Amino acid sequence: QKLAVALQTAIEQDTLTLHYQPIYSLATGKIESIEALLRWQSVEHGTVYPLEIIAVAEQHGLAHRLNEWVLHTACSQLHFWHQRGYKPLKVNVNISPSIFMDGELANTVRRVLQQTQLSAAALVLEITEDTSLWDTAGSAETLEQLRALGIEIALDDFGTGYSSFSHLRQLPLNKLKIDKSFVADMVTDVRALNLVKTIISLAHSLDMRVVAEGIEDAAQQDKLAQLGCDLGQGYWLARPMSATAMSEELMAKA
Ligand code: G
Ligand code: G
Ligand code: MN
Ligand code: NA
Repeated sequence: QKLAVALQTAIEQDTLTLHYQPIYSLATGKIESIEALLRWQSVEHGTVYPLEIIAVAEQHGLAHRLNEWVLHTACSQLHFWHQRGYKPLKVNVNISPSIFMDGELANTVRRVLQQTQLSAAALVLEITEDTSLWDTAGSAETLEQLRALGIEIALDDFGTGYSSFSHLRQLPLNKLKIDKSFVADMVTDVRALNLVKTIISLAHSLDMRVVAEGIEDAAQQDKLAQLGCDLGQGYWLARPMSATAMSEELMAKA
């Protein structure tokens, strides 16, 4: 309860922050996009982790405001970077299943793009393979509405959830993000490696691009590049960082 009050205040007073982790083209080494990750250093509660922030928000009716704060902050930061000349950089924003399911998301996204003047093509929404996602016919419709705005959709943590081939066939997705557990094991476990290869070829055969997350060493990066994985993200390449640190990284690398 106290945490919920503090969170509401933090949203209103803009004292939450986003950190940014670059997503690189594995072929060119250039930054193609940046994933926005929620951070909260509360004066009374110390560091509160994103999964807890989201849980508190959902339990106390703050999920919408939190989602809109994240979208607005990420999109206006990206618009600022675009104005600095870092085009065509994109931003990835995580969307929790409850927000994805409730039918308001396309309206919120449209409003935020208008307010922040960010071009729709620069926004990528990451959704997870939560079971509830697949239970309604509304999912495909929501995705169609979002795609009609001109934004992209990525399926996050792919391989750990519940999506089937039929979902991949029917849903309008632009990207698959290979879950970091496969990446972690691919150099030592041939079965993990073969799954990674299969996910890459599956995605490409459906005209989707593939992002590997959780790249933690050079061997993983090299192997993924060799397998034709399009994009990569992970501590080996860059850790999530503040907007200021990200600006410096962009100056050096974009
Ligand atoms: O940044 P970190 O690795 O600690 O994130 C932990 C989890 O929280 C990840 O599953 C990530 O997707 C999720 N997460 C981080 N930021 C956000 C956000 O702004 N919205 C939602 N829904 N999830 C987020
Ligand atoms: O669920 P999602 O994929 O959005 O989670 C992203 C989370 O992964 C973030 O919390 C981020 O801090 C974390 N992360 C980013 N790179 C790495 C990495 O190389 N290794 C590990 N273990 N976590 C990572
Ligand atoms: Mn993500
Ligand atoms: Na992920």
